[in-house]
Parts: sequence; C-alpha cells; structure tokens
Amino acid sequence: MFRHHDSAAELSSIKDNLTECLRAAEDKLTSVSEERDLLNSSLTQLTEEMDRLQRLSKPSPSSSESRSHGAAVVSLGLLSVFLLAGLVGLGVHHHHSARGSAAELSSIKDNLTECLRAAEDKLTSVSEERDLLNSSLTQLTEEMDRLQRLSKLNHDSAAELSSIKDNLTECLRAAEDKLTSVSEERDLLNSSLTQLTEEMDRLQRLSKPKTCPAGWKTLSSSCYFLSSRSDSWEQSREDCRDKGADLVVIDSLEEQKFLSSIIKQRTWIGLHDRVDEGSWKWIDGTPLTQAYWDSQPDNGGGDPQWGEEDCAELVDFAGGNWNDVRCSDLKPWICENLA
Ligand SMILES: [Ca+2]
Ligand SMILES: [Ca+2]
Ligand SMILES: [Ca+2]
Repeated sequence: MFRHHDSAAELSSIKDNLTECLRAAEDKLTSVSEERDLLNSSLTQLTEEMDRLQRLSKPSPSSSESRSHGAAVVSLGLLSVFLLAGLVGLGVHHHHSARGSAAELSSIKDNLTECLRAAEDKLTSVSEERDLLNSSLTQLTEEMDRLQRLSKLNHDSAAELSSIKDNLTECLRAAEDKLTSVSEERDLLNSSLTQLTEEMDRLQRLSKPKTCPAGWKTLSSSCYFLSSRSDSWEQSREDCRDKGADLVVIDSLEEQKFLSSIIKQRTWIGLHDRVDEGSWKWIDGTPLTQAYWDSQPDNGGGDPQWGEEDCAELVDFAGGNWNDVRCSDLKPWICENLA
C-alpha cells in the first residue's frame, strides 16, 4: 500500500522532470531553428557574393546556372561546397582577370573571409546546440529507463495487491464458514434449551404435591374418579368429559396394578375398536402398545348372545385382565385427569 503511494509520488516527480526536459529541448530546437535561419541568411549572402564574383570574373555574365545552384542550397554540407567553390572562383579570378582593380579584389576577399568566419561561428554554435540536444536526449532516455523500472515496480505492487486480496477473500470465506458453524451450534443449543425447559416443566409437575379433587384418587401425576353408577361405555365417557377428564388410559404397569386394586367389579376403560374391527386404540388417539388381555379380545367369539364386542373392560379378579364386551353393557367406569 505504502509502496504504491510512493510510486505515484515518484511518477509525478518523473513526469515533472520529463516536462522540464521537453521544454528545454523545445527551447534548444527553437534556438537551433533560429541559427539555421541565420545560416540560411549567411548562405544567401555568400551566394550573392559569389554571383558578384562570377559576374566580375566574366565579361559576358551568364550566371543562371550558379543561381539555380544557390537556390537549391539548404544544408551545412552544401554551404561548405559553395564556400570551396567561391574560393576556387576567387583563385580563377586572380589568374585570369587582368582588368579588375586590385582594391576591389581585396575588398571582395575581405568580405568572403568575414562571411566564412561568420559561417564557421554559426557551425560551431549549431554543434554546441546539437551537443546540448544529445545531452537532453540522454537525460530523456535515462528518465524513460527509470519509468520502465517503476512500471515494473507497479506491476509487482499489483501482484502484491492481488495476493492480499486473495488472502482477504479467503479470510472472509473462513469467517463465513465459522459464522455458519456458530449459527448451527446456536440452533442446536436452542433446541437443547427447549428440551431442557420441557423436562424442567415435567419435573416441576412431578415434584408438586398432587391436589386431586375430593372423591378422586391419586397416583403419580394423575387423578382417578371411580363411578358408583353403571352406564354404557359411551355414556361413561360422556360423564368423564363433563368432569373435565376422560375414560382412563392405562400406560404403565403401575397404573394397571393400581386400578385393578381399587375396582369392585368389571369397569370401563378408555380402549375400543369401534372404528376399525381388531384395531384397538386409546381414546386419546394413542395406539395400544402394552396390553393385558387374557385369551381376549374375541369380539364375542361369534356367539350372537354376546354380539359385536368393541369396548374394553378391566376385570375385577386377580391380575385385572382386560376383556372386550358390547359397548351398550352397563358398567361403572374410571375417569382419569392429569393433575
Ligand atoms: Ca393413564
Ligand atoms: Ca371388536
Ligand atoms: Ca370378549
């Protein structure tokens, strides 16, 4: 992160340097252009001087050829050629001209020498400018190299950032996994808590001393009402319901023994197969799992005297076995109510 920031600052500094170098190079270029214009101007001067010399050296001047040459000259190389040609022309003039005055020739020679010196000065100046430009170019190349190195550094930073991002993504995924795991544990704990609460309620009910209504008998967490009257199974159940209870459901051996001990005669219990013959069910809907039949149920044994036997009674002799009988028989009943 910090390295990336430093790189940005360094890049900005390099950009400033480059801009400065470019501006300096442009200045040099402008300066060189001016020098070139001066050189061109000097060249024109020299050309004119040459023309003048040629005109002087020839009685019948036809300098169109030389003029076309002068117009074509645009470089320092050509300038040198023309200077040389001028000098040669001057030599020729000295040899062949017998008519030109010595004073005029001397003046022309002075002018040429001056022009030549001026041209040499310009050439030196241009060479210096070229050296400066070369130096600027070297500087620019170095800056470019530095930029390329920095660019590589940025590339490394990007790789590092990508790596950091990968690490962070992995951490995030791990955290999410842990969160899911913790959520599952919380659900399990909540479920356990619900179970514990129910168990606690049950224990509290068990530990509380039973307060059964007057005339009801108590066993464990249930209250029992033993009727003194006799009625059909259906009417017996109706009476229990009127009392806020129902016919007894025998769901433990202890209860079976207890009830057997308190009855004086055959008594209705809350068991029947009225809905589906042979399929015995308690009146609270629970299926029959532990039974105490003895050679029963026989559904009347096919004897018309007994008819269809769909309701269960608790027999009053030892063991208190169960038997199926007609539901319309009149018997006492036992109601059970959870305390
Ligand atoms: Ca019971
Ligand atoms: Ca039956
Ligand atoms: Ca029977």
